[in-house]
Amino acid sequence: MQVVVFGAGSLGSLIGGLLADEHDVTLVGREPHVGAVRERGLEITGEIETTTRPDAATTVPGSAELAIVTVKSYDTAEAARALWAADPDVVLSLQNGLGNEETLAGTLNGTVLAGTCTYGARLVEPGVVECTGVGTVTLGSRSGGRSDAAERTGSAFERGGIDTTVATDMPRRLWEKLAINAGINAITALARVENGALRDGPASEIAARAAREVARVARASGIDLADERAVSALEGVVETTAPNRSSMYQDLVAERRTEIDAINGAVIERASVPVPVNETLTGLVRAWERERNVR
Ligand code: KPL
Repeated sequence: MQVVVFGAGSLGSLIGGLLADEHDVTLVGREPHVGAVRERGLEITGEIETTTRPDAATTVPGSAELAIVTVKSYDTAEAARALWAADPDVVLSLQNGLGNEETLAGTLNGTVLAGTCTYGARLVEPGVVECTGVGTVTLGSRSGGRSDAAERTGSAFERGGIDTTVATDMPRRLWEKLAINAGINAITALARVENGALRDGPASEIAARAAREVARVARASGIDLADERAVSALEGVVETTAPNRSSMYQDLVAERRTEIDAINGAVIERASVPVPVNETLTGLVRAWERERNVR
């Protein structure tokens, strides 16, 4: 299958690198990373050790049957415009936050699928990605139900050695993932601690409250997500990613814009019930972004 990974940073490069043994993969990312991959291949270290050679590594996408979008949520509209000429049959969003699939579907003609991914990845240097946790991918129709495009994409991922579930309840799963990110990302970034610091103590209670607020907003939007399920999903990810720095913590250290708008900010936007913890976390991270001029 002809696959374009749009947003070949850490996670995109890892997924694209794993698929490259089986599929014709183009990594689309930034220099100097894509240049290093062109010259020496992509080196994967950590929990998976291999060097793969994607067919191409570039800054502009060519044509594709499947486009996997892994850019930051605030770059989704630009990704959709850049992928327009590639005209992919299927577009899979593996991104944080809510609303990415709608943004992609607003511009692209192909079938847009929703996905979540629990792999951990870190860009060590141009051309080298560390796998900090072997995970799984879950994907399916963005509105729920069966989808032939999702079945085909799931098989392509499985052939590439990625443990993949094709789900018929992606809307609920996206809200569950939102509860996890709303609980972990802003708190670990503001406190500058690894995810495992949320196992117990006061920070773990704040994280659980943020996740419960997300579950309440989800239910008010017609999604069946119980408080207990949101909190136990959060606790599970805190445990499995304990040594990792969340993506928002990495963004703060690198003085980059964060995904606060698509995570805790998206909860506030959709809330018809009070969400004071999400409001506080959003306010603090936005204040940091304004102060650093990255908003
Ligand atoms: O998705 C993540 C992120 O860091 O953005 C989690 C699940 C919190 C893992 O760190």
